[in-house]
Amino acid sequence: MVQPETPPVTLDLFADDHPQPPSRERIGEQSYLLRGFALPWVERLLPALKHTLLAAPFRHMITPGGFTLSAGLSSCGTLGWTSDRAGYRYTRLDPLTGQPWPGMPEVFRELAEAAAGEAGFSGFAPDACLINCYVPGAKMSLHQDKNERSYEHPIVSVSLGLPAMFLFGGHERGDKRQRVPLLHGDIVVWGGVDRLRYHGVLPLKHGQHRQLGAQRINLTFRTAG
Ligand code: MD6
Ligand code: FE
Repeated sequence: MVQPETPPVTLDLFADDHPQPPSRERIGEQSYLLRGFALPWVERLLPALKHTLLAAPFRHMITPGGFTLSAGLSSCGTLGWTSDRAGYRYTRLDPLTGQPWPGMPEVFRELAEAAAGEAGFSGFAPDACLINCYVPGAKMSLHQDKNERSYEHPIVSVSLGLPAMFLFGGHERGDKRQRVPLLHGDIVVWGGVDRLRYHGVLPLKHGQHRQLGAQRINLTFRTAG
């Protein structure tokens, strides 16, 4: 008997999370939204993520001003990002465990390099990946990513799980912000003249994601050292 024809893999991969096929949208002079770019990687990303979080679990960090960040944070790679009363900085050891941060999984590295290349930044070699966990209500206030030693490399930000509204502003805090809805599998890359643009995430709405449940995970890749 003839087997029913299997549908093209793209239909299968993109049906649940994405109404549209992957695409690249320019959101700044050197900034791109890569819709659905991470979807073909998710099956490999999730086990690597789980493994990483066993070694360096999410924790709620305190800002120098004494506020608690509503997103849970962890890191992997040679350097990890930390915030406490003393300030924001990158460290080689995880302050929670006293151990080096878990190594960056190969699949993370590959995805980050591929996404950066797609946005015109070839040869991206991140040494830090911040892992953020947003539950409904959690947000990220408007900020610049400026704890890295040099700003010559881009930021690659991967969204997984529940959708979120990303705010992409300008070089001044008060500049007008674009609102960019980010879905599971979307990637935003900003670098070059856009590297220090303000950005943030509105409070996460309630929902359930098929693979990740009631949360959004964001991976941000940087060259920090
Ligand atoms: C996002 N995240 O979650 C954007 N920056 O889509 C960030 O901009 C960010 O989550 C610095 C530290 C953690 C973050
Ligand atoms: Fe950021």
